[in-house]
Amino acid sequence: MRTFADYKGAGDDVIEDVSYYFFSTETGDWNYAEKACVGRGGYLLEVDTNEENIEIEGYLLPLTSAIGFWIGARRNAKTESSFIWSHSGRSLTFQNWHQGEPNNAGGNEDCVHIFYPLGDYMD
Ligand SMILES: [Ca+2]
Repeated sequence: MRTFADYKGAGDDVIEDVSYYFFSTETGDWNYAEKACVGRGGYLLEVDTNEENIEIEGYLLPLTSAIGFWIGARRNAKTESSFIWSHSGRSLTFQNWHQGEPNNAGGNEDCVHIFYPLGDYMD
């Protein structure tokens, strides 16, 4: 899975609500992706609205070789039944699960990726 970082701009104190998205060609597991994003000064993508998800889908479409990108959602270790954004610790206010997801296949799907090209989420 590739990494998908959500960078907050250096000018956040001047320009609020500006995000910079970075699509990495690196592959690795979710923990690797999170570290790679933090190492670049960002964090794994957190999506707040359908409008933002539609914007992300627009960025995914030209990436024809991609199959999915890790995003910042992961299963809440306390409840095991819900998901939170790892960077902010917030609950997911917007969710775009693929049909039948999240299904925790094999009891081993704690992390979430965004599915190319639909912009759907899968655990
Ligand atoms: Ca799944």
